[in-house]
Amino acid sequence: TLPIRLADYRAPAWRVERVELDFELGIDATEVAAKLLLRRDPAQDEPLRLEGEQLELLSIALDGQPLPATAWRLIEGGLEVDGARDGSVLETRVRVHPAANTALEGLYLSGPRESGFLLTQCEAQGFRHITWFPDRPDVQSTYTVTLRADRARFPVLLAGGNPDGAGELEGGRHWARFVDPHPKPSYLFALVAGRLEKIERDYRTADGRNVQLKIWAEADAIDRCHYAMDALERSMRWDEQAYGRNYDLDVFHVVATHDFNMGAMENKGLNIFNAKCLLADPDSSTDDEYRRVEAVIAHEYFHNWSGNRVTCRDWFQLSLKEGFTVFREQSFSADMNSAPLKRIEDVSLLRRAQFPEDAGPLAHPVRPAEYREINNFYTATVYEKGAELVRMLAGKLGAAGFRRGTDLYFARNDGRAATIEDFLDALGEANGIDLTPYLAWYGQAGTPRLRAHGEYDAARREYALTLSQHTPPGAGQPHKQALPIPVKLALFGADGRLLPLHLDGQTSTGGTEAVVVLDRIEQRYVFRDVATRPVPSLLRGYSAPVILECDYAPDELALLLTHDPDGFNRWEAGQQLAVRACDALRDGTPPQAVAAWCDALAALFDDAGLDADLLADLLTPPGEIELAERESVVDPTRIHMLRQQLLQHLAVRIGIDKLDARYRALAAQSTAALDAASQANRRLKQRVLQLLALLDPARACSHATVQYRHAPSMTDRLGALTVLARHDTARSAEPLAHYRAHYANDPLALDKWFALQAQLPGEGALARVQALEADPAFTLKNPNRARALLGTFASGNPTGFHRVDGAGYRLYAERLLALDALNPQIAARLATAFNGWQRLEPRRREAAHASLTALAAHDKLSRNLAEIVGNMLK
Ligand code: HT7
Ligand code: ZN
Repeated sequence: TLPIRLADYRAPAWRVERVELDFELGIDATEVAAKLLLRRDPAQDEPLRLEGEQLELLSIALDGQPLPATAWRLIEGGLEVDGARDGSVLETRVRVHPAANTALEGLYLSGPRESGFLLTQCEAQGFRHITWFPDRPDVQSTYTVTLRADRARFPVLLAGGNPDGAGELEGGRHWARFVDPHPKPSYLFALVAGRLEKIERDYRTADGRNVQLKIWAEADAIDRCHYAMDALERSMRWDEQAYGRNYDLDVFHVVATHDFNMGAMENKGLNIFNAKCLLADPDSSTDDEYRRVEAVIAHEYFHNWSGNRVTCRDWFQLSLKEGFTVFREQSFSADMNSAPLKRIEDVSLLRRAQFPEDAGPLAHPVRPAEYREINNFYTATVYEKGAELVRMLAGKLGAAGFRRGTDLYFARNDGRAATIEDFLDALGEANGIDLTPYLAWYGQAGTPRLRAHGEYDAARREYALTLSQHTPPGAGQPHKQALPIPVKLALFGADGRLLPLHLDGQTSTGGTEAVVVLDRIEQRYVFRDVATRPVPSLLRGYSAPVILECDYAPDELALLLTHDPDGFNRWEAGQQLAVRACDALRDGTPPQAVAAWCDALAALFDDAGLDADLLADLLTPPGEIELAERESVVDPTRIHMLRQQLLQHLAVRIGIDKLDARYRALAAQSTAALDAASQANRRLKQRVLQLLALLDPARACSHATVQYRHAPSMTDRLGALTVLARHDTARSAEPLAHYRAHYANDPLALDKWFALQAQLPGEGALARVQALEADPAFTLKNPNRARALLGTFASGNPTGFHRVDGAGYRLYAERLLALDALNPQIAARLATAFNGWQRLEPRRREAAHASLTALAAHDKLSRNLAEIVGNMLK
């Protein structure tokens, strides 16, 4: 297939003003009647063309007359119709097959055929699996949807919009109608039908609308929806206060399913969630999962404005809704929880997921210039880097200016399908600033390197900071341009105190923090009246998504790690120091950085004033993926060992007695409470237990055994099981079996059991994965299960997946092939675990190459998987 290009965008020649859909629902076969009121663009002379896939066409009529076979034809997956005029009404009737739909795109069945329910997934191009339609986001229509079904089998019938009547039909059937007054693109259409229970709550918006909030789940899960309901209410309030956005329908439905390709979907008025991102209770959810539920509920709700009321003109603009909505969700989570910890979490994710993507064969700009399969572009670059770009803009405008800008953006583009230019224009215009230089960030792939070099002139009491930037060539862009990079900075004296800043050319001098924007290749900034050689704290709060290269001495990083009041930069100094320490261990050079890192952390370990969760993060060096990113030739086993060695040094420096005493103290306070302090205690307790296990595995495993038995929460239970499984295989067998039996009927808890074991490092990893595949609960048909075992193995178990003999790659490639026949979206996403293979040391590289080449040679690959594997081999 040929790529689709942004440069080729044309406005639609035909629009659909109104859609009427009638569904005769059935598990094996559903009939869909569609009535489209067509509008023609008088400036274009194109025939009417509609998209459809896997549709059995039963009838077609135009303006009330059945169309003769000569008046329509199927061309390249499209339906071309003759004779349509502006105002014509096209009627089609098709049959689709929900139970046979394993791709989980369009209308499909969730769960067993006897008891499961029907639901839809239309983003990005699922609507064309339901009916013939101009399936593109710039075609916005009002929808009237009527559902008919057997009442006993499908007691609950839901679609987006407001309810508009319901009633009985002959033969035990019933119907329900929904009208959505807000014109929407087809990707936001949704329906749900089946046996579901609900919890509900009334909500009154700031502008006075009464809204019924309803969360739906199968009977065994409905009691686990209360946390999501609270989170939804918090999200709605927050959006009113932070962005002045109110909800705009009389009902808001949220539905949980165990069969879903992604986390959740923002269908207008009928959000559908992967159960993993909605259900939460203390017995089966970890603290991290609670925070994820809150974040995803917020994310999907916020889309109601950033995505639904203002949608995307085309899929190249995907980050317009996703980057902005991720940013909104991050700000919300920061307000609900701890802001610095949220920032640490977000930046860690960016480095772990987006940096490797941006540095390899899958690199693409936040606004790609072309694609073959749009589902492959729901990436960390579009989402996470996109959010960083919005954050830079928000930082540049300040809180009040950004709000002025978003108010104008929403007002001006309400009901429209907008572009990234529309976003920058509104933000800029509301503030009298030209933001077009930031557009370059959207069009250029690769992570910029920011070099910083400081020189102190004691005689003149001047500190000169030279900043320069460079983005490596790649992604078909041999020459990268200079980007505007906001650098928030401060200077510290040798005593760890902030120094007042007197920056040449800046009016607001005397404060202790400034932002400079580097918008050329190199720039020098001179600070006056600097009494002693300062230590710069750069990119505070991570003010731009770049890689900072600064030749700090270890003791300078230790000073920032100890004193920087910017929680993020404090952690960042620790991360940089840990990287230096790893380098020293790898190269056998003098271990000053190892000592500096361990000494600083040992002192912080004793600091009673430090937050438990910041301490837990400080005690965590960069992960193996991040460490691998810095190497030109990657040996995953070596990196794993170096990181373990580094942790060992830290554990020794703190000492067994202190670790043991801290563990006991934290364990004594253990409860199931969800407040911030209790969560922080659990987090720190786990870090401490892991460090203790490096020094005294027997003692750590004794603690873990007790902790597993008496765990009041899933966080404690899973933490204990992890330590046991890593340090004492024999002793872990019994609790692993106990967990397996205890949670036999809880799919989400079972996923954690699979994932925990898929992550265990070392030689036995592959055999373990194969044994787990033989567990009766394992299936490739459920995306959560496939991700839990195979995805976790490939992306979360570097030493297991990257076996020197290539057996990890071979097994994985075979499974991708099997998965591709069932669910191409999931196969393609999991295939990205091979990213970075070109930098592996020669034996592994050859083995990975062989597996990828074998995969590429298959003639029946989906477009999804073919694109990823093809790009990987480019
Ligand atoms: N907008 C959604 C993206 C999406 C999706 C969701 C579920 C299944 C398939 C999907 N394809 C794309 C999710 C979001 O960003 O909110
Ligand atoms: Zn989203």
